[in-house]
Amino acid sequence: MQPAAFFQSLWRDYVSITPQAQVIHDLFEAADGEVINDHVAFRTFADTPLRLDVLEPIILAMGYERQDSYDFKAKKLRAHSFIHPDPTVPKVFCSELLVDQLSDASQQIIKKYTAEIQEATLDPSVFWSGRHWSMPSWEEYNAVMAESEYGAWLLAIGVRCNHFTVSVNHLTTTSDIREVLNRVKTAGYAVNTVGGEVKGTPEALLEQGSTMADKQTFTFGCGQAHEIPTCFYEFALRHADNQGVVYQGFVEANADKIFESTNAM
Ligand code: OOG
Ligand code: NI
Repeated sequence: MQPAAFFQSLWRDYVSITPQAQVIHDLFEAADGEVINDHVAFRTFADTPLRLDVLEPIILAMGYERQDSYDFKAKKLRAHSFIHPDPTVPKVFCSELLVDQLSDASQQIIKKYTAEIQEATLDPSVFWSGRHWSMPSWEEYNAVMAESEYGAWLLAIGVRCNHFTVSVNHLTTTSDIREVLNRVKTAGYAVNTVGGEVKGTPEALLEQGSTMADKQTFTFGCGQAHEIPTCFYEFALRHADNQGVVYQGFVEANADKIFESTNAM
């Protein structure tokens, strides 16, 4: 599959549960012209038919290369990032929850649902086809939430794009990440303040910020309807190193805080 078609399908699925992203995108498009996407991110469960090692070949088949790997020990996650030889194609960040490090109770809930995943031939549509298991009960969602916000989010939302990222480098009216976040706040959207609104520094070569996730009402397995966080929108400003090369990687300490954009406020 060509990356352009991939990102088109991904965007359609993403804005269906993240309407804030379309509104914010359109605000920047009106002011700055075409909005360029720096990267997207996915989350998945380890030790399942949708584990990172199974998703990776689908990403590589679109021409990507593995860029780097990351460990988030406290959150019990690991991740890879992927970069495409065509610099206009967004990077991909894909993490997985190390389910076997959770309590037996959380593992039992998660495994009850991930056992429903069909081991069909995997293709890129796996990233926009929604949850590959049924909706958990509200009780189960909260039980997992007490131990892993990521786990609960993933159980309810599924393996689908959790954010697109505006490339601040490509905006025409500003190159200031604070100014970008201020515009987002002025438009009425909350931004993630974990560790400060701006994660990272020019010296670390990557400054990032994000909205707090949109919210949508879901009917849980028990029949109860509840409003829960869905997905968020990110903004990234990349800096050049001493050789003048613009950094294309991710920064683990920044990512650790970006994950918290799906926390309930
Ligand atoms: C991904 C968080 C990491 C970044 O830009 O560092 C990330 C997630 O929330 O799943 O996107
Ligand atoms: Ni990101």
